[in-house]
Amino acid sequence: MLKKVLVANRGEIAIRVMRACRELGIRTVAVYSEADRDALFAKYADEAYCIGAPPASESYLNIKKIIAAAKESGADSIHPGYGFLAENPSFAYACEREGIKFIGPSSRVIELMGNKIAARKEMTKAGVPITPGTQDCVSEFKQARDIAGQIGYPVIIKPSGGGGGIGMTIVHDEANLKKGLESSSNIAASTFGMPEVYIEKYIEHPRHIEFQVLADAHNNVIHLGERECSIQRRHQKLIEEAPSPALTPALRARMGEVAVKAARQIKYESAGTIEFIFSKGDFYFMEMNTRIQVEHPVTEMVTGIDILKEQLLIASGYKLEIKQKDVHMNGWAIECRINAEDPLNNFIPSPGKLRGYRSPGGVGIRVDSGVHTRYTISPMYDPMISKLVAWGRTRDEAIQRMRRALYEYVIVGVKTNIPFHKAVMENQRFQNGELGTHFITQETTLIDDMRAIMAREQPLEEKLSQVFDENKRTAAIAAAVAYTQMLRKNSGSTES
Ligand code: MV4
Repeated sequence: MLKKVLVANRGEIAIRVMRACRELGIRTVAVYSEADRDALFAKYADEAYCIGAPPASESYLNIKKIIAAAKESGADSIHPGYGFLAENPSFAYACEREGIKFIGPSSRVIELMGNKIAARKEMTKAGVPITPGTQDCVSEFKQARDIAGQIGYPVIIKPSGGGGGIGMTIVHDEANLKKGLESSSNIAASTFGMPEVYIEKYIEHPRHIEFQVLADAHNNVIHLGERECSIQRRHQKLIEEAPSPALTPALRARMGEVAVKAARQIKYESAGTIEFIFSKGDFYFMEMNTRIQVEHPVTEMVTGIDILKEQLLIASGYKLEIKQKDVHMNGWAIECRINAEDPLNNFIPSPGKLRGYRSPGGVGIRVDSGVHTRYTISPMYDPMISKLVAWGRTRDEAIQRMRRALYEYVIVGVKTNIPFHKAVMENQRFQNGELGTHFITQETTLIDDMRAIMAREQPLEEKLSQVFDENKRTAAIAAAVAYTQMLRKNSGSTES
């Protein structure tokens, strides 16, 4: 078993990793930037090292400093969380070279899946369905024109070097192909340092459905069913759920087998996610995420499996004890990402101090968070406040529970996207399970519904804001004390 894990991350995911470590009796090391000196995750750890200035490049992205902290603390392993260095093959390789166990797959696998053209080739070899399109990168217009002509418009041009939608261009006709090719290639070169792009048939209004897999070092690979992450805005997931309202047990079994096949093909080892787009009963491999994902809790809620614990056991070299036949999805789980952002101002980040904070609770509610009352959300990092997860026996129960929890949530001091989530939970199409990656832009009433909710809550907001106003509270306490003392004087009491 691993003895000491350094967590190369911050916030809620650092705490999530350390919680699993605690349950397994593994010691924990936090690394933090100067901006996170007082953060909860740094205090939760058994020991903590400051690794540099607030900009991530000086701290959470600084491979040398993190490796140095691992050596100084005597950590035998590093968990990268998500984001930052989680899918950086050079970081995994640096760990391998130093004899520190990287809690994730090998640097070879991270690199292979990071190259989207290479990933498509591997999946073709494994017999995993991919969208019609190119096998190799496309550099010349003529070549692109022939391919687009064959597969038919619309097509989507994607950078080979990166995922997550950056630099992708949708092209509806040949007239726009050259322009799209240049645009994607330029963005690819500047953001990923790789100008290579490839072309796929564009699937309109798909669903985003991903499968969680667990693979150990002893050839055992299982899947934990799917998550649907179709509610997203500008490639940012906002709401995820498990299972997907679109799948039948038969389809789940088929897609799950394909996900396992994909992981086997690359000799994957760790927890990972196979991302598909799904349209009209057909599904295609999109990319593989070689990290623990933000939305993993919905899978934990419906399967009862602690994914982080399994990941740590796999990294320790243990055999998976869970067999595929033991995995069952029980009920429904929904996750809302609660962000400090202004929903009335294009969702721009709204960092600042949480003057008042009380998270919801009760039956079926889970809140993963790294904040507390009077915590200051830094403008340096992702403005996520928490992940609010609701479980129910049915999807309807999960939605009503989430709605109830959203109305319990008290956050004073920063703007949040809670009103947006309330509007989605109350949306008819959402309740019907009619999801898709274009849901937010298609539901044109959503923003107005949200405005109405906010207007209704305005008086309460003002009251709460006063309750948590520190200056006013101090004044109120001072006034109360002065008043009591005055009464005592008048009654001639000798007590003081
Ligand atoms: C697609 C697609 C449709 N057809 N590929 C976006 C992120 C990355 N994981 C894959 N993405 C997509 N790939 C094919 N062949 C639709 C998306 C997609 C999307 C694309 C452009 C703009 C917004 C989008 C939102 C969700 C999914």
